[in-house]
Amino acid sequence: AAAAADTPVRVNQLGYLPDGPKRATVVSSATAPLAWQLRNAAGTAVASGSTTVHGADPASGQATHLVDFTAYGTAGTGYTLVVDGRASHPFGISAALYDGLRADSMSFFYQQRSGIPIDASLAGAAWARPAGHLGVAPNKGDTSVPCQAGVCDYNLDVRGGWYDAGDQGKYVVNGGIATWQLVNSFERAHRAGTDAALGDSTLKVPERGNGVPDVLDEARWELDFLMRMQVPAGKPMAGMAFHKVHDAQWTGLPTRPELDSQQRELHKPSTAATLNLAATAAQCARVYAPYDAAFAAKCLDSARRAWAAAKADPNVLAPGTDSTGGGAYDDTDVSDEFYWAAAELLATTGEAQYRDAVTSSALHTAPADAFWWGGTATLGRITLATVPGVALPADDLARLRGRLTTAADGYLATMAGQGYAVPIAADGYVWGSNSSVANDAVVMAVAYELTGQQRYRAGALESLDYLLGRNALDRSYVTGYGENASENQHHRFWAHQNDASLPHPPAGSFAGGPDSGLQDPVAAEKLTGCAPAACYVDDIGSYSTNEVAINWNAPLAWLAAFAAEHPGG
Ligand code: 9MR
Repeated sequence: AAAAADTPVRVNQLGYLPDGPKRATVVSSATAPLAWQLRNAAGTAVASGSTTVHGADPASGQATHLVDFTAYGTAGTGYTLVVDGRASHPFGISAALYDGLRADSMSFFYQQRSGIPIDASLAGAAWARPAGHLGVAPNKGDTSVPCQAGVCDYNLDVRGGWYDAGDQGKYVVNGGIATWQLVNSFERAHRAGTDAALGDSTLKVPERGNGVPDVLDEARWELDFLMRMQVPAGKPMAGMAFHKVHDAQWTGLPTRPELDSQQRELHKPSTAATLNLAATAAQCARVYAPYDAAFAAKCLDSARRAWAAAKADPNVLAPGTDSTGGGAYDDTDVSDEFYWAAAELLATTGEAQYRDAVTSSALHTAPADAFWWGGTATLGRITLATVPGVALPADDLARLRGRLTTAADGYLATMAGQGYAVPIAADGYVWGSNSSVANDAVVMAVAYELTGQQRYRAGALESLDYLLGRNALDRSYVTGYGENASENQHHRFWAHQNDASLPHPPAGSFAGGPDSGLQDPVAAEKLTGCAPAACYVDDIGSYSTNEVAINWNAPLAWLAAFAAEHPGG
């Protein structure tokens, strides 16, 4: 589909919940308020008012006005907001607004599966493909993968899991946060009693109807892979996790997974990867126990061994130079990964050794900093603050909850200062900035769960507004959602822009978003001089602004489920 023309009237192009915040941003240098009209599909004005002059938006430099039509709550499709003779993209108002995105953003993970054929009946005919990386020629992996030279002298079966992103690497560090967010989404919904929509036979997974909620079936595909990455007993560094497995050299674009002819290799175990395994396997043991006790026990055993191995080898850092054929996912500070793993093990077992590791960490009393793949302490804080019955003193739990709501209030304050109500500041437009927005929104949603205060729900929903079109580029970053949505995300199989026989990304795929660093050749060529929030191009070559990734779709899926479950507060 050809992209629709940009409009200065920026809305969530999917729409708004009937009982939710409804705000828009208008780009205009007018110094006085402007009249606005909300029109229904027939073109009839159903609400009207005046804008508020907001002034320069710090992240885009654009002169902005704000429109607030929250009071209008009548469901319908094809609404437009008209200001100064210009109409927004059409949008809906519906309590079911996020139901489709909840399923599609989760389906991304099925589409990214390695080691299993992708079925047309689940994925759509255009996205069906044979299994990738099951040791069938020309693939050289992943059923028996050697290490890089000097790292180990045996092969390991590391089949399965999800491809990380537009590349076909599989990384334990990034797999950890993505898995945690899917499982946490279920854990949150289960507490709220709204988990039916993530349940058995509601999502696009082949394991439907097996008695296990579908979202947990999806996460298990990765958990099984993460556990396969653990160094076997009796080998050097037993219990640690290999950092990653990927091709010896970067593959060309496009490359279908089943046609990848590169040798796959295991890269040296790292403490960070080992703690990602410990954290997610401990979370697994807790959440899967009611559905599959044997699997939960296997997870707990893996988590305990990973924790012990990380304690024994606490400073094996993945090198930043290891970025040939795959990303480095390097991290020089693993104190947050220790905290996260200890928190998950404590929440699952209640044991003193893990409680002591939690309470002796400086991070236990520190502010709740923003989380991402390299900074995971707040994942542990969320678990400790929300899981019932965690064996910590009441004071500690109260402080953790307070730290999370303080962080959420900080995001709300940042949003209020900007023309587009986005929780990241003007200097926060880094590689994957859209995931920063989504992760901050998750913290606001957690604050809503902890306090019941509507301002936090509103902050989470308005963050979705930003991601779905209320932004400096008038762009929905989610494929298939919105009239002016991204469709050429960087991906080796969904590479229609380079090869018309291949599909575009399926609906629900989430672009990394503006990155002011201009860290790829296409961005460097096309985006010179961009304001931070405008450093994005919908071109398959721009991997630093337009890739997809499991750790980005995971918070989108988390938020879509949250929004779908809270249409009316
Ligand atoms: O998300 C990662 C980002 O924080 C880093 O700055 C960037 C460069 O190291 O790498 C990103 O992760 C990529 C990974 O290295 C390889 N697979 C694709 C990931 C998303 O672009």
